[in-house]
Amino acid sequence: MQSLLKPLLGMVLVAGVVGAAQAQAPFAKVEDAVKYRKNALFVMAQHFGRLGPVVKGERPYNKDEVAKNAAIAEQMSKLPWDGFVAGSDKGETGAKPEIWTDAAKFKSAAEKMQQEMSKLAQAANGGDLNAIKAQFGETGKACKACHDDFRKKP
Ligand code: ASC
Repeated sequence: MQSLLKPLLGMVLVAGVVGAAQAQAPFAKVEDAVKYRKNALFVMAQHFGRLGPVVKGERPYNKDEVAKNAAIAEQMSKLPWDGFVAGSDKGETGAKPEIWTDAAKFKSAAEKMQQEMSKLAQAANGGDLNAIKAQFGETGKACKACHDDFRKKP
């Protein structure tokens, strides 16, 4: 029994170490982390984008609709960042290596966007269309700034 237990224990330990290296907490695998951040950004862009025609005057202003879209965009803005796990600059991603080599700058750009998105949700709750317009512009600038530095050109 003793002679069988030792190699078994060794195998379990090795499996544990290998598993830990592949898992990218809180994700099961790197591909899941990439999907997660892309999908969160996609949903955010959908709801942020729905405000575009309203602030441009192409669609009538409806306070509840704008507040709902802005609130969803704000919630989504908090999610993508966990997905930028180490080693996830490969494959189906437009993420630039600078996200990891200039991590402090990326973090500050990500935080700036979240702050602007929160201000947008606040303005949307306030119901002043001019304030919403102005903050929509500021938020878009924060999206663009991060893309300019950290997203590969299509
Ligand atoms: C959007 C969207 C972006 C940003 C960016 C702002 O609606 O999908 O990525 O705004 O274009 O400059």
